Amino acid sequence: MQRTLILLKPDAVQRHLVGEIIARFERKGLRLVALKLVQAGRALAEQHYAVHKGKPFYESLLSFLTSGPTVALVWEGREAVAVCRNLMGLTDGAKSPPGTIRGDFGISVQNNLVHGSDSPENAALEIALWFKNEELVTFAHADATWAG
Ligand code: D4T
Repeated sequence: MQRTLILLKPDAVQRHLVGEIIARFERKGLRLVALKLVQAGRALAEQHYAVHKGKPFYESLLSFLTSGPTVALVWEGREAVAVCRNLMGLTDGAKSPPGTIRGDFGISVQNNLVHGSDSPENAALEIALWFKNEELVTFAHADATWAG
């Protein structure tokens, strides 16, 4: 079963949108594997966004991710990476369609509320970056045969 890392970035926490956003992933039928509130430091932010090092928005992005607490989650389910990316919408909130998280709650590119892994391979790397193995919990929902 596929897993993915989701971050509710500091703007989601500051704007009181944590419950609203988690509900969307939960109602979709994904299984929660891990959840915690993290104050990311520079080293964690650098590792998480290593792929963007050298880009014009890199420093600003690191400042943003370290500006306040982030909620980190791992979700599991069939096609979890794509399912979560579809729920999130496009990078730019202004271009993201209504019904998506970014389309419903933002118009910014940088302050776009959520991060989701973009491939199963990156999901594995990102989950290992944000969580210890013992923080990942495996269980079965009672209605798994209906919603799974
Ligand atoms: P993340 O990685 O946060 O899930 O976002 P996306 O996958 O949708 O977008 P991305 O990797 O291209 O960008 C990562 C992060 O950088 C911010 N950003 C992006 C920015 O501030 N200015 C920019 O010009 C771009 C392209 C937004 C998300």
